[in-house]
Formats: sequence, C-alpha cells, structure tokens
Amino acid sequence: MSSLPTHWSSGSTRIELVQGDITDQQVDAIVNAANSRLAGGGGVDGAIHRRGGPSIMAETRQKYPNGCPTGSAVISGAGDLAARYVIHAVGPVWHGGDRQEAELLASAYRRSLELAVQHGCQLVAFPSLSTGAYGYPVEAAARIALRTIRDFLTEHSKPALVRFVLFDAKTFQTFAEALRELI
Ligand code: AR6
Repeated sequence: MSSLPTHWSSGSTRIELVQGDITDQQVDAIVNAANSRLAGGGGVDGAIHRRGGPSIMAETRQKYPNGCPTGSAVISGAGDLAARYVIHAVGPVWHGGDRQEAELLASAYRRSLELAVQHGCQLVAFPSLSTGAYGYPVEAAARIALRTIRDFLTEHSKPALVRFVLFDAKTFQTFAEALRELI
C-alpha cells in the first residue's frame, strides 16, 4: 500500500489523500456530506454539527430554508470548527447507477469547488461524498471525485489544495488506487 500515490499536483494546485476525521482539519473550508433538507444526520454531517456547534444549523436554516438540491452545495460559517466555512454538498443516493448518480456526484464536487473559489478558499477538505449512508460504491465514487477535482483544478488553477480526508483504511486505499489510475 505504501507504493500507492497519496498526492497529485499540477502547477500551483494539489490534491492530497489522508486518512482521518475531517472535523480535525485546519483549512479554509470543510465540505459536509449533507442531505437535501440540510437537516443534519449521521456520518460526516453528524460529526460536523456536533463539533461545530449549533450556529451552523441556525445559519443554514435561515439562509437556505428550502434546503439544497441533490448535486449542488451551499455555504455557511464553520462555528467552532478550525475552518472559515462549511460547504454543505448534497451527493446522490445510490439507486443502482441509472438515475444520473454519476453526473449528480460530479456536480456536487464541482459546485463545492465553485463556492470555495468564490469565497477565496485556498485549502479545502472533502470527505468521500455519498459513499456512507447513501451507498455509492466507493471505487466508482473515488474515480468520479478525483477526476472531477483534477479537471477543475487544471481548468481554474485554484483552490491551491484539495485534501480528501478519508475516514477508514479501505476508503483511503480505494482513493489511492483511483488516484494511481488517474496519474
Ligand atoms: N470524517 C471524515 N469522513 C467521515 C467522517 C468524519 N468524521 N465520518 C464518516 N465519514 P456519510 P453520505 C465517512 O454517511 O454517504 C448523513 O446522515 C464515511 O465513512 O457521512 O453522503 C447526512 O445527513 C464515508 O466514507 O455521507 C445524509 O443524510 C463518507 O464519510 C447522509 O448521511 C461519507 O459517509 C449522507 O450520506
């Protein structure tokens, strides 16, 4: 496993893979794996709201009372987290692959990066969207995540760093294998 790549870079931009808890990250923006009602939940979402405190939910309720469509993202402050922003991205629920899951997943990543750039974020941490409660197969999701982010960074030359913070060893390894295919 040590021979698998854990980073990719091009010009002044870089993708990194690390294993860990995303709520420990000190970055400009932490991306949340949210649901379309922005109602909170388990997984990354639960951890972010627990650690970030109630101001995050108070702000999203006020600013986005209709929630956020699948495949898109919205931004809020980060409460007590060591970040300036939380970007709430809504990935698709996996239904077998014929309900535009791939397009929706790519679009959730792209929209998150657009928001990050609009808000001047240079360091952005992502979890693996949709591969927990939403059941998206990790291998396919990792390929989409990395390709979408590489293409965005190549096109826009920012943000400077996208760090995937992968919770478990299996997801980390699957992302590293997908990164090897990409480079
Ligand atoms: N840091 C990094 N990754 C984590 C953490 C953490 N603290 N906790 C879990 N993961 P999930 P989804 C991993 O379920 O599939 C929620 O209830 C997890 O192991 O968080 O997009 C929301 O409210 C997995 O690899 O997100 C939605 O209703 C990945 O993060 C729904 O779940 C994503 O798992 C969203 O489901």
